[in-house]
Amino acid sequence: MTIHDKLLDIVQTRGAGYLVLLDPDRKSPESLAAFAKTCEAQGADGILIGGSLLLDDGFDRCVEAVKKAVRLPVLLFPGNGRQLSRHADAVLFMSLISGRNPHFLIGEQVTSAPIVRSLGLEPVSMAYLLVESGETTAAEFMSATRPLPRNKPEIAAAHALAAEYLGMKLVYLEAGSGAKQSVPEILVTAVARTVSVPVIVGGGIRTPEEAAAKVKAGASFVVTGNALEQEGGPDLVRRLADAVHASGVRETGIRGTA
Ligand code: 1GP
Repeated sequence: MTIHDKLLDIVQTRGAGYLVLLDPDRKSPESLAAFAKTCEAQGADGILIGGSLLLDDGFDRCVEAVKKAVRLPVLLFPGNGRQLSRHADAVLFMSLISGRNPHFLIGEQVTSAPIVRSLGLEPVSMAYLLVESGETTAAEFMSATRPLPRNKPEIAAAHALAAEYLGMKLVYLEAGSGAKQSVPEILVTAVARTVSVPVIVGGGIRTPEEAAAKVKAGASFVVTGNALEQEGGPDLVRRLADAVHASGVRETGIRGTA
């Protein structure tokens, strides 16, 4: 089964999936691996690894340690083409389609594609849409792009539809890591109703209630990173996972009750 199939299977069987983002910067491989193990034990469905900017060279060692520690899918979520590792299961091969910076629309992808192939990584094509969140985020600054207006859901929906027509398999709605305001539910709903591919929502989600609201609005996956780094213990991971799973619509069409 490919990782893309596994993601679709999670949506079908669990209603929605909960993904934990690990930022490998300035962390030991051992501590990341231990945390990934905790996330697995507490109900997370997958691990993402990456960041807008890395300040040390430990990326590959971190991915290797995490992959060895868990059976969950480990997906690279690269801020640029240097965040690649043969130890992951797949790479979210993305284009920043909310922006008009050719470097992040196609430039990084051209230089990365041969490396992805030589590493034997499964590429899962993904549209990456930055959404305004109240202040400049690292992703916005590093990509030198303007995010989508948060009060114009139809603009986000048109971008997502274009992505689906271009063959992209996932749509990521991103408020930015540590965002003050997460992606508004009205925008999530507009996008989820427009496309048939899974919608992932991340950035600034800190509580189980917020995670549940994104799923109820139509998200197939919720991602959290910062909240767990700042205040997270096993208990918060469990509550976030439970909230996501309880709010999704399973294949039977029955909302979860967990
Ligand atoms: C960032 O969407 C992810 O790319 C997760 O954001 O760190 O704010 O949870 P947080």
